[in-house]
Amino acid sequence: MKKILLLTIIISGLLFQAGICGSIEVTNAVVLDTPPKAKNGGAFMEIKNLSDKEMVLVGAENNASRVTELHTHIEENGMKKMVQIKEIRIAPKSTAVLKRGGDHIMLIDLKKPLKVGDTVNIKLIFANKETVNVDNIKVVKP
Ligand SMILES: [Cu+2]
Repeated sequence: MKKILLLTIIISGLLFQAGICGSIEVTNAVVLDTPPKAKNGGAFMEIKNLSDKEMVLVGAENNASRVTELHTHIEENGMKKMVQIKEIRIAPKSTAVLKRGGDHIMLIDLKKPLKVGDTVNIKLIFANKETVNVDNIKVVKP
């Protein structure tokens, strides 16, 4: 019995290190570097729902800007534009791909411009109150 408990602790420790926390696994997270006077930046990642329930991303926080919003792109009169969205739904056992031209996390009112070599921490907030910290996300060239 004791052995099983210990093994469980070790396994959960390993999972935690791999960035798997509860129902969600985040991979390929990047933040784009911004021009010197930019006020806003974008973050992209793949958010995998490991659980058998729908997970709904309802918000995020970050340490590089004062406001964090969920955004997507829509096409209006042949023009692509960004709009804020309330949530990003992730079906059981599937992955939401946040990418350029699609859904993304918007870092609004940057404390300073982001450049390659910087890192950003983002906390994802889900409707079921679960949160996932995605730390040390690298800032990369667009
Ligand atoms: Cu945006």
